[in-house]
Amino acid sequence: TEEYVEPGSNDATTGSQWFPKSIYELDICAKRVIMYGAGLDADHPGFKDVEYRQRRMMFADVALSYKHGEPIPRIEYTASETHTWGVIYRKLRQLHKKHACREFLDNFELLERHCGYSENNIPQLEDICRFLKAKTGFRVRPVAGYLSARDFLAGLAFRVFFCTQYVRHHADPFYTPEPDTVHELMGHMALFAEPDFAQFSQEIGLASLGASEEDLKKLATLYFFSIEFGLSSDNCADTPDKENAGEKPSRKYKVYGAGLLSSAGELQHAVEGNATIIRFDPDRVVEQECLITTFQNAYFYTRNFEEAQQKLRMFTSNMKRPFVVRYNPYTESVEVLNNQ
Ligand code: NLE
Ligand code: FE2
Repeated sequence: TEEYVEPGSNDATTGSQWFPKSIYELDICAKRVIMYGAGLDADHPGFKDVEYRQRRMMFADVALSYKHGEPIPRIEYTASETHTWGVIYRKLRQLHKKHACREFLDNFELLERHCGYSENNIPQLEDICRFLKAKTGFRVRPVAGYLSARDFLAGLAFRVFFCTQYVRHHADPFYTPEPDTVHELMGHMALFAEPDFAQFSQEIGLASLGASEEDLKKLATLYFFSIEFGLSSDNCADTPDKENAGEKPSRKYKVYGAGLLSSAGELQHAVEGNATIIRFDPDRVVEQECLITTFQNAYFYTRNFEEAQQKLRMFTSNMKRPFVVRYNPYTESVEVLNNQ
């Protein structure tokens, strides 16, 4: 599985776009990074910072030479990176206690207990990977930066999450347009330890394999407004704020989306301001534009993960592919059944 496959290549077995059939072929997806290191956008806070750019190149090297099955290299984070992490950690943990959903909070405590999560330490992907593997079969692997939605979602089909290892630039700790390790570790990891959520994530991934461009875009948007920016309405006190002053839960929505749970700025905007919050209905969600460099115009909620799962299944069952994929957990590969 060494070769490089050009994005958009045709797939001999299905006639659709090429997609990985085995967990080892994710090595191919991982190499097709859209931007990293030297490719930072001009408005990125790290753009003019030579030291930061060099550091990013080092992380890119680690990710690009990684192969499935290897232990994930441990990073020695600098004092400045650990400081940035600590500032965010303290702020987010307070906000999480108020706004994060129960499943997130429970699993986050496990990460603190078992994976070296604390305000003075940036956890190592290898430790998290082992923990998740035992809990839900999920794995993480390092990635150098943004992948295409197609490559990124393909990982989820195999219960693999592509995870950046670098730290955001210190100039802007509470919002970054790019994924970074703070986003992954503070936002995503806890819920991949939750079986229902892991299943939901994998099903988006499986639906994406060999999907048409149009369907892929819809799946990426559903991913975005659930796993990245989703809210839930279960376990929320519906009473006016005054009666719930202090630390008690008082809002109408809980947050499970990682893009919110890793950004103090956007989290407060979404649940403490007057953001637009709409019921998660896939036909409506796919019309919404995903914004990459600013806060979202709207957020979507379901009661819980079960509702999100049911709605996703209903939606994907209407998508047409000229073949069926079936995940085989023993071989960690997908079987493709042609169904003319
Ligand atoms: N805006 C998020 C944050 O600041 O943590 C990162 C989003 C990555 C998709
Ligand atoms: Fe993310």
